[in-house]
Amino acid sequence: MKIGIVCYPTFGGSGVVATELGKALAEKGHQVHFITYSQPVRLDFFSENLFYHEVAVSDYPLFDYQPYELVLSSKLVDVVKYEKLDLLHVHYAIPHASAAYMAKQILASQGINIPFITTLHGTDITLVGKDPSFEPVITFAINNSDAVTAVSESLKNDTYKNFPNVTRDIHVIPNFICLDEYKFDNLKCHRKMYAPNDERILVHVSNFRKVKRVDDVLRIFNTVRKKIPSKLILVGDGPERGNIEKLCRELNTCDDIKSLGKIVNPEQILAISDLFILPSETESFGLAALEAMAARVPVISTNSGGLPEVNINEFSGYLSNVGDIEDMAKNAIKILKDDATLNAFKTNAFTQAQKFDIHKILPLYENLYNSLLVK
Ligand code: GMT
Repeated sequence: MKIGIVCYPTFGGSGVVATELGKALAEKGHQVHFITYSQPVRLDFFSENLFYHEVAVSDYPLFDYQPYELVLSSKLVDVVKYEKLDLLHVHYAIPHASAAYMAKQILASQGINIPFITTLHGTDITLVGKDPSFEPVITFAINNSDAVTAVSESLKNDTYKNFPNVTRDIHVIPNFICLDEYKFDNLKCHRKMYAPNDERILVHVSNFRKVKRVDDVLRIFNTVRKKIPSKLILVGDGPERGNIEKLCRELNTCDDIKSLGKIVNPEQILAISDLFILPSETESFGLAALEAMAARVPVISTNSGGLPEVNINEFSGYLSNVGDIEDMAKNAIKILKDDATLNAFKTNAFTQAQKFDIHKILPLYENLYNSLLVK
């Protein structure tokens, strides 16, 4: 198959999922064309089956806002026509689904029929997309996609709740993980760099937006370290960074916290960690939690959105209500208190991650693609 993938090329989960999906499809022999405004951060290798087409927006002085959606639609028309694509798969509804719809109509007027699949990822439905100014366009684009997928049951339900005029069937295809990328040697030696006295290592990875409640991570850590010698590693960057630095000084925890900023492949850091903290306000899936579990790291998370579909309470970690930092700290201590308990949770976390192995999830997308092509 010749597949066009549209995504955000940045560190966000939707871009990561789209890129990993494209890489896996290419490895299986499909030809995959990424169409976006810069090279996706995880597109770290090229194969004869992988292609990248840049959407270049011109900087004309008349435009206070660049018309990205229009340029994307034009690029899609061009790539579909000249690369002879079979289908388009767009990740994140805004503005990718409506751009794909526009491209589809233009191509239809030239006698070319191309189906497009929209995958909903989360904030396009639960945060940004909820803004009423987007509602008619998102509803229309979802209803006119040839197929729609959501990354969790929770996100599927949120879509019907937030967009009452959506009438399409939504297929749930969960996010996935490539477990082969989680095999490491020399862990002990790397651990020493962050925990010289064999302290426990807690870790948090996110884009430091308000929705991630990174301040809760610091408060949970502050309680844990009073009971159990520990260190905290923060991976990622974003708008909350300044507030977090301030809070770390207020709590007098800076000496035990290491901020590493954005890291393209955080697997190595996860692999030396003991506990992942994800206290998000909402999370349609929580890919970061799955990545942690693939590295055998149990998860302390909230029970919001799709997190209970990923992190299983009392098995791969614990779930708490949003903002209940006392409960999250108590659960963290339960897991970290002795090696036997920690090792049992580590094994369970990996067992849970195996359910989302890419080899199980990839065929679900391929079947969906095939069902559209036989129509
Ligand atoms: O988490 C973010 O803010 C980034 C966002 C994105 O669109 O890249 O992530 C969303 O999609 C991920 C991949 O499907 C999910 O794992 C995240 O849970 C989801 N984020 C939220 O729902 C807040």
